[in-house]
Amino acid sequence: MNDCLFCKIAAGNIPAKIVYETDLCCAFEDITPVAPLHILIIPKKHMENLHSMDENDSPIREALFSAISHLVEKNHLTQSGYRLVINSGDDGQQSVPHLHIHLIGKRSLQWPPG
Ligand code: DGP
Repeated sequence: MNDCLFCKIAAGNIPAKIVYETDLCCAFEDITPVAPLHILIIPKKHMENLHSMDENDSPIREALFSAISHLVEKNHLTQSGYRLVINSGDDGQQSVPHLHIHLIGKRSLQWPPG
């Protein structure tokens, strides 16, 4: 999608600190981190949310979960723990309409969210 911020980041047209990349997905540091570790994991293909995926997108789903596993291990989070968040739609306070998974860690997190 031409006008999508995260498509532009995935294409390298807007700078971001990329921490992981494959053909299907990439991950980069959030610009407004809420914890010492705050990474966004996105599919390179433009899709607004999980519901935009169809049966042909299974490899993307797998790629996103592989990215999560890789980043969790790379950042030594398996013992300490972490949180994954997908904000979706208006009630979910999704501010960027391109599917993204927040990986948040390296501090003790509160629950429930606001
Ligand atoms: P959400 O509220 O779930 O849609 O989260 C969007 C996140 O995207 C938010 O935590 C801030 C982050 N973000 C917004 N613009 C940029 C940007 O230009 N670069 C980076 N790295 N992150 C951004």
